[in-house]
Amino acid sequence: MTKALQGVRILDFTHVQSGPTCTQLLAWFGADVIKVERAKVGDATRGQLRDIPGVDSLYFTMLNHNKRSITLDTKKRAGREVLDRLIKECDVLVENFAPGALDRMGITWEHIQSINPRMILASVKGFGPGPYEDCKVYENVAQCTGGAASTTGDEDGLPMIAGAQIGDSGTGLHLALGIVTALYQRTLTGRGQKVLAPMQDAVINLCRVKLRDQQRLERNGVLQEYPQYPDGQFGDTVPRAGNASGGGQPGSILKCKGWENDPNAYIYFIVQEAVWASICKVIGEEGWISDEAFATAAARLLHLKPIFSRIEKWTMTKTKYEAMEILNQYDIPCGPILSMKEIVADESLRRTGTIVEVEHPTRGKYLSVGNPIKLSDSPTEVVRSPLLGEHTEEILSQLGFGPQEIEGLRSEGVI
Ligand code: CAO
Repeated sequence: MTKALQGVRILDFTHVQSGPTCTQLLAWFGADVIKVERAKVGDATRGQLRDIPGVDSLYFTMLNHNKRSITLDTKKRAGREVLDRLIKECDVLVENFAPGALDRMGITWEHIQSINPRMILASVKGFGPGPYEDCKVYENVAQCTGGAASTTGDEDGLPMIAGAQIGDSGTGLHLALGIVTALYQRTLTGRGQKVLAPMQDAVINLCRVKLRDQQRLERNGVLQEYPQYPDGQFGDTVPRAGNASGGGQPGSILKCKGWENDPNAYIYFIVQEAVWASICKVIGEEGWISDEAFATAAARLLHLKPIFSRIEKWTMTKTKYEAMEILNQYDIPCGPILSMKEIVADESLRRTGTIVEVEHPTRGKYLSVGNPIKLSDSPTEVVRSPLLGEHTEEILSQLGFGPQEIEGLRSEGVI
């Protein structure tokens, strides 16, 4: 069976997390991804957060599956020449260097176009054009500048960073979509183009509902589904909302049996309008079905705290899994708070390939997150990440370099 992106060649000049997540997805869809790394050094994450001395870290291996690795010093003249050959042969150059680094290497957009006008140049940067365009950025900076931190956390607590890597992996997803869209447009125009996914912009996109709420707050002075309503104060900007639902159906995290000793014995419970009567029956408050104070969604907004405390009295009598099973019988939307340990043990996630076990020559077996996007005609097979420079000779030979030329590059310290 062919793969969706079979035949697409990606010159992967990415490092750390945001860029590698993008090129890993493209590799999973079948693109040939050639990762360019500095000789002896490689992507910095190979050596970061190591759990086994001298072995590529999980940080690296989990972000670089299905790629080939070539070492190349692109600051040396001979290295630049090899890079130019790669630019000529590839369809997309993906990079997430600090602003200006590619230009300083001499790889300007004009240079790329002069040797391959069909090439797509895809970049992650911290910020788009503006006052911060020259700044280096990591995950948490993007969460802070994209509106995520100011709107996440307890209602009276500090701004909070989410565990989900929305700045890095979130931007990688945005960039991947930009790349396949540009590849599609190229089939019509024959031309490459630049694709830019700034991390701040990607986080703002993911915080779309908070910009919605900013405008609702400015118009009405309150946000009725937020925990500050009806008793607390609202200022002039969207406040942190704890675990309140971000949508039109109120929700909350509630304790379940065992919460005293298990930090994850909780369930997310959504008071969906359509199943209000069922919720009342399950918790034994049938009177609330017709009681004017609770009967309508608008009336309930005034009493969300007592409503959730009453539901919690019920959830505390069940484990999160028991509660989930009962609530699902009534189509009441809910979800247990799953720990990473529980996710790892989930057989159905193994079967779908979202959690995969991978064999690595120096690390042995490890677990990874596989491709979360499932294409029925392009299944993903997760292949271990490459060792540093594992494919240098193979790639150079494919580019037409003979054994002596390769030896020359090695002795000059280029590869
Ligand atoms: N051969 C020779 N030189 C190479 C090379 C190669 N194969 N690969 C990289 N380099 C050089 C670069 O040219 C650059 O040199 P100059 O500074 O002289 O131009 C240098 O290595 C360092 O690159 P960098 O500045 O991108 O790396 P850094 O570790 O200092 O910064 C980061 C890392 C992530 C902060 C920065 O790259 C960045 O802001 N990227 C854009 C935003 C981004 O993607 N952030 C997410 C990172 S994941 O949390």
